[in-house]
Amino acid sequence: MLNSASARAHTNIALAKYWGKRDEELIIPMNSSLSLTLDHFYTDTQVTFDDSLTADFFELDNRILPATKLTPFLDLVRQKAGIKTFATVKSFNHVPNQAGLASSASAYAALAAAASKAAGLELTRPELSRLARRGSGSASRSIYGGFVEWQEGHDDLTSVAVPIEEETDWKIGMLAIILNAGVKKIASRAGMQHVVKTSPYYPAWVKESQADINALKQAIANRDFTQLGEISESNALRMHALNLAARPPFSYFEASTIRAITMIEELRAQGVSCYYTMDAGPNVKVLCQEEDLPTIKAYLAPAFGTENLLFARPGQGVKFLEGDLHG
Ligand code: 2P0
Repeated sequence: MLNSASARAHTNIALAKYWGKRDEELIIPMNSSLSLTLDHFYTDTQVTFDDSLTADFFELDNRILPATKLTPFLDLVRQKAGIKTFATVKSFNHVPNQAGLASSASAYAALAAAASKAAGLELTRPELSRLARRGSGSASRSIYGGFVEWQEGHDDLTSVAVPIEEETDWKIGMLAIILNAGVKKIASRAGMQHVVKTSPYYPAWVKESQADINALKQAIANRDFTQLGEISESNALRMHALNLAARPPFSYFEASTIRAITMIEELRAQGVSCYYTMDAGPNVKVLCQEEDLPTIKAYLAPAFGTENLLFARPGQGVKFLEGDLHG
């Protein structure tokens, strides 16, 4: 058997964040989350099941890497398809690896689609979302385009992403300010686990998350950018407050993170509508409307460099690609 399939998935930025698991193995989150899929950053992946292989192989951007993390995920696919064949996984990451955007979201969404198709499964999008979730929680959201909600659910079947507005005509986007290209200090998996166990603010976080999601949905429906920005910013700060309140405490912020936040606040004081959000790293991502992008870039460029300002618009959900991948 030699069966191959390829898929492309885009990464996403969480406006109401996922930060903690109820079930570590199935990756069931403690709260629902809401994101915007981004057009500019994506992963292409080709999976080939090949009878002649004696192990799984993994190649990322033409470099051979250990397949240790992929094999348990491919085992899930093999189990569903009733096959034992090993696979070659070839990926090209178009998420700048220094961007501080979770490439695991696009990576596992593309892998779920390519691997399931190559194994002969014809999964629906909810099934793909559930499968991608098993690789990385945020990947469940990257199956869909536009605004997406990952509903926490309570088991493997019910914890799944659903589209809120797949193709949005809203001219908004995210400007990533690349502040530090280094590897993050604390992997998100370990960071969120520590916070669930030790942060006294955790119950309040879970409770407020649902209120944030409700308000974000309302903001999307009403095209209310101020509400969208205010809720997203506040949600991000609360996620980072969990880390500061953990025992022992930790933070992803660096001096440049605070500098960027201050500049966004200065822009806002000048009447420019823009809001910040940060994930498991020091980089700051600015939510803005396209019409304000030139002003925002002009203000930030002298401090951070034009080459460190990367803009993305709303992007599409996962799709299959024809033919072999060549990068
Ligand atoms: C999010 N993050 O909602 C949050 C906000 C980072 C901060 O999802 O353990 O790579 O593989 O399920 O999805 C990053 O964590 O974690 C993440 P796992 P994942 O986007």
